[in-house]
Amino acid sequence: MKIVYFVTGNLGKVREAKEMFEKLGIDMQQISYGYPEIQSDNLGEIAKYGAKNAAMYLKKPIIVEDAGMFISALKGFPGPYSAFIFKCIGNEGILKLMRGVKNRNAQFKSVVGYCEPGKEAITFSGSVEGEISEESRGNMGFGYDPIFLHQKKTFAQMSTEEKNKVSHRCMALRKFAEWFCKDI
Ligand code: ITT
Repeated sequence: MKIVYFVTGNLGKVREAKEMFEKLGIDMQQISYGYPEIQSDNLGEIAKYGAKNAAMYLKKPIIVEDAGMFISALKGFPGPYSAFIFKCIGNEGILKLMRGVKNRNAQFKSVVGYCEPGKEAITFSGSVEGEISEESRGNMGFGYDPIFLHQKKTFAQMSTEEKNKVSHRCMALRKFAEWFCKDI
């Protein structure tokens, strides 16, 4: 069985990745190591730098994943700063910013970075379209899930399995898994 080491401190990401990798027969182990994240508008660059650094430090082939929510009416905010903005203003803060705004389109993007020690990182990306809801709904998932509507349900109203059928993260992880298993 192939093993993947997922370097992340986010247990929501771990739950989703485990559900998906298990179905594909890949053993996934979490490593909680706070790798450095560069400041950039580009999730791919953040994931590449993080993956290279984590592989070098941990001396293992690893994946990292960088994700963000991009709101059209706010010119892509909070985007690559999603984790920081979530900690500062949370979902209530985003709903306040969006009060009275008609265009509620938003997108989640994910980039998975894979790296082996001493090599260059490779990236795989995924995205999903949705809308910012008028109020918070559901209690599953994590982060912005309660305010991200996808086909009438927020991500927080979906089980991990349901979210994994459509999410940005699952799309990126699946592309990685196909590539990772191609020689088996
Ligand atoms: P690691 O870097 O340790 O993996 P993190 O939470 O800091 O964990 P990111 O830097 O990728 O991860 O931050 C992205 C933030 O965007 C995350 O903390 C959530 O607030 C939000 N986010 C990303 N994907 C999400 C999802 O599927 N559902 C809800 N919120 C999400």
